[in-house]
Amino acid sequence: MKIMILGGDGFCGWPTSLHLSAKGHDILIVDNLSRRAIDIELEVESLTPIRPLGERLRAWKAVSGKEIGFINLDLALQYSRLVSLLQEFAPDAIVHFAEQRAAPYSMRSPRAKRYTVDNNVRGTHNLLCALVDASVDANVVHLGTMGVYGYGWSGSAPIPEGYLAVKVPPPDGVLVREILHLANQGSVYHMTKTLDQLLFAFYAKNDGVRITDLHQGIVWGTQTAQTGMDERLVNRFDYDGDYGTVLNRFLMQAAIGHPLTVHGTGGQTRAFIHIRDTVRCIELAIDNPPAAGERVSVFNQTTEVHKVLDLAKLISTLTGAQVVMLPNPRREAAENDLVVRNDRFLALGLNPTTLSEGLLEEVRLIANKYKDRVDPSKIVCRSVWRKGMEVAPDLQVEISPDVEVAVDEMDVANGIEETIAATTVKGGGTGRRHGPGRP
Ligand code: NAD
Ligand code: USQ
Repeated sequence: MKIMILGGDGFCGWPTSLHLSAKGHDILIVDNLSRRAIDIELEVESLTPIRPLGERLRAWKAVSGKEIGFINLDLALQYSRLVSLLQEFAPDAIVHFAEQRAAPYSMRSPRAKRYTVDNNVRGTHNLLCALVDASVDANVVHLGTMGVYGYGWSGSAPIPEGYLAVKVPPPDGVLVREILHLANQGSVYHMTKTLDQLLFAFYAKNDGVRITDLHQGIVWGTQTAQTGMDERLVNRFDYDGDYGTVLNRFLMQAAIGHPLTVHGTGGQTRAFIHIRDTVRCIELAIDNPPAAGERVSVFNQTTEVHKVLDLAKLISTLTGAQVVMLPNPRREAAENDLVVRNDRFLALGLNPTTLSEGLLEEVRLIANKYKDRVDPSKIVCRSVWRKGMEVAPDLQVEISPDVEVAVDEMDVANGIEETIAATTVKGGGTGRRHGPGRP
């Protein structure tokens, strides 16, 4: 297939491009390199030394013999070029990763809020409009987020894959309808993903555009089979307070002897997926598109559910790191239930990478290896959800020179088994429920 990867230089897009290229597809990356520009704005770099995109592509050719194309284009601003590109390349499938994806960054200033909405919503609408304009019938696979459903709204009821069955009371009885699950967004970033959903629903209905929306959980891990083949192919690893996500941050913090930064009570429960499963899910979605005229096909792209404090305790047990409870810079529930249906990918043959398989490798091969690149002043989260909210001071100003995280494989296996036993609910998807009476 000819596949266009929008946002193919990013954390999920780069390994996906390599995975699909390795499978023999003809890949064209479209990216405006805005994520690299934001690193400069925030004065922080990926923990892993990512190479310029040109060098990455030359290294891939040297290692695999396969060529990947690249076009530097802004999806939100360069509409006419996008239409021409779609006509020239005539993709069979398009994977759309090209959005500003950090919730804290989207809340840090009025400028960042407006940029996130303008970039994400305009970009998605430009893509849909351009496909119709160019008469290109490509299968679109978009990366959405579990955050469109919100956290805690449905209590212990499993979150369905996209659509919710509801009873509507007309005067003469009851109608049963399946509607798009209501939006319950927790940040400006998450709001843009809920707006994307409405754009997709309209273009699927009106123009027969074939669309799959993947509501992905928090991605952890770094390397895939392809990015691990050569140092120059290494994937990005964000650790800073805006872009770093919780599990990867805890691993990096343990490696440099920094306390693990739990927000509030740590009772926030979230869904997770390893980057190796992300690339596999996208391949499965490309191979299983909806038919033209069908409603948007929605998958919950997540494999495990964990409470933030449990993850911190697990990593503390494995590495000896301290855990600190910091003021929460976000407005989020102190605790929430989360049970997620993920039957569709499992039915298509997804075989998830669990914490027990990936965690050890992540600590050894990434966090320990690159810890000297950490700037400790970038670790504490400082973007607040409302003006005046309290933030923690820096907890550490230098990397402790003597920290060598020694992880014992038996401890890893036992610790992870216990965490998984506490957080996996059999038969109702993957999830975590609180006992009765808890908020
Ligand atoms: P990322 O920021 O690393 O990558 C996004 C890429 O898109 C970057 O290379 C950036 O330069 C590019 N881009 C952004 N705006 C663009 C524009 N207007 N035109 C062209 N290129 C543009 O993000 P990621 O972590 O790889 O996430 C990819 C997608 O997956 C995002 O849409 C995100 O919302 C979603 N997602 C990510 C996670 C996660 O944990 N990383 C979880 C769930 C969903
Ligand atoms: N958290 C801490 N300590 C930290 C960092 C985070 O306790 O040092 C907490 C946060 O307060 C939050 C939870 O961990 O409760 C998750 O935060 P995160 O930054 O790991 O994830 P989030 O902001 O939700 O965003 C990430 C990606 C986003 C994606 C989303 C999927 O950046 O692109 O859409 O995960 S989901 O969370 O399922 O909506």
